[in-house]
Amino acid sequence: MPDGGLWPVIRKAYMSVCVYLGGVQKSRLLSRRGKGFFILKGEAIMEGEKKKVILSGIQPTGVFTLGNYIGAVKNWAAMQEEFRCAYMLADLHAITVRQEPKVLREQILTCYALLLACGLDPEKSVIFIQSQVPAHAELGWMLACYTQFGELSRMTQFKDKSQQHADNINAGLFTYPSLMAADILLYQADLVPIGEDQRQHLELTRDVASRFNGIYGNVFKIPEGYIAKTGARVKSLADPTKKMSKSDENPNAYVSILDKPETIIKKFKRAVTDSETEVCFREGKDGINNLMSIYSAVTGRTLDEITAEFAGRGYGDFKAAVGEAVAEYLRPVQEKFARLMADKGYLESCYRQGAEQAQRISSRTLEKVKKKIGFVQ
Ligand code: AQP
Repeated sequence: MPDGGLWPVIRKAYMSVCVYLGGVQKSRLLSRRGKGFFILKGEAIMEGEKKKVILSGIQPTGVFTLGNYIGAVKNWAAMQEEFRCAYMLADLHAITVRQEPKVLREQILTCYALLLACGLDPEKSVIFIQSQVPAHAELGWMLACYTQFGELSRMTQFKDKSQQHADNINAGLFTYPSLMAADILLYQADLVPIGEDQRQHLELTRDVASRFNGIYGNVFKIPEGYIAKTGARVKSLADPTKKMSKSDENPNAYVSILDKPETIIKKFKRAVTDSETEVCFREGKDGINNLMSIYSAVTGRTLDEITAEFAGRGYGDFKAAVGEAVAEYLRPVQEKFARLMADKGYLESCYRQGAEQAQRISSRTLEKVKKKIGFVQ
């Protein structure tokens, strides 16, 4: 198109219409701010001031284990009805341990699809990849400047991980609780679902937020811990005194939620138990206690019912039953995962939308923080 004659006039008129429409869209969003929190395609997906805000995340350090599913992600799916939820794939946290770039990239996509396969719904919650929302790294740095060396030194997870990765005790491993505080505080979360091992991090988040508020006024909501009604702590199948972990070097120690049914059954058959024969929940029977908790979580049966079911039958029968029940329990998740992975376009549209929503929400807090600190905006 030649740049002359009527063309500049048409282009100017077109631009004016775009600016006007952009303004209309923006004012629609702004008018909803006080009311709705998460905004999807111009609509608030969860309106109502009474619903509390929840933030949680999981690292894409491997395919989720049965522990991640029963102990966390399954509960997150249930919480979507009761709360306004933001869920993230914590890839910035994942690099405190060295990751292979190609593997990490694949794992992030796999884990994002798994979140959806486990029941997280992008129409109900904000589901995003942490590194795609720059506010996290920005506020993480700022909060590191309000976190004391002594506080970070006391974190048991730092002590554990620096023992596990003695060749790579990096500064990120040390300061990640400040990033975690940023993750939570950016969304003004009321509640954070936590396991026992994360209590210390939440306490630090609360301390840092109170410290900041004490200096600058009421900037951050002080979050509370939320202990889900269900969700046992699943233990390693190889060492039932340790939690089941997706980055365990021994693949027989964990059940991945994408393991084939025959693999799952085999892993349970090999699970470490004890030298007795009675299936009952008792102190000192860590292996059997773990298997009973898993069986209870996937079948809904009580521990007494399980004891009665396997009375006089020995461990072999019991382990086979747990393996079969878990395989059946994971089947729908695996089927949904396969459907999602076959539609990469849809997955991409979900994580891009999630990042946009997360950026919009978090930037409101970030702007406030920058202003309070005294940065020029
Ligand atoms: N064994 C478990 N039983 C119950 N809940 C569990 N969670 C993890 N393991 C169990 C919960 O899963 C959520 C996400 O965990 P994460 O990936 O952020 O980190 P993590 O707790 O360190 O989990 P992993 O599987 O052990 O990861 P790696 O091996 O990478 O360190 C959290 O809510 C956690 O409580």
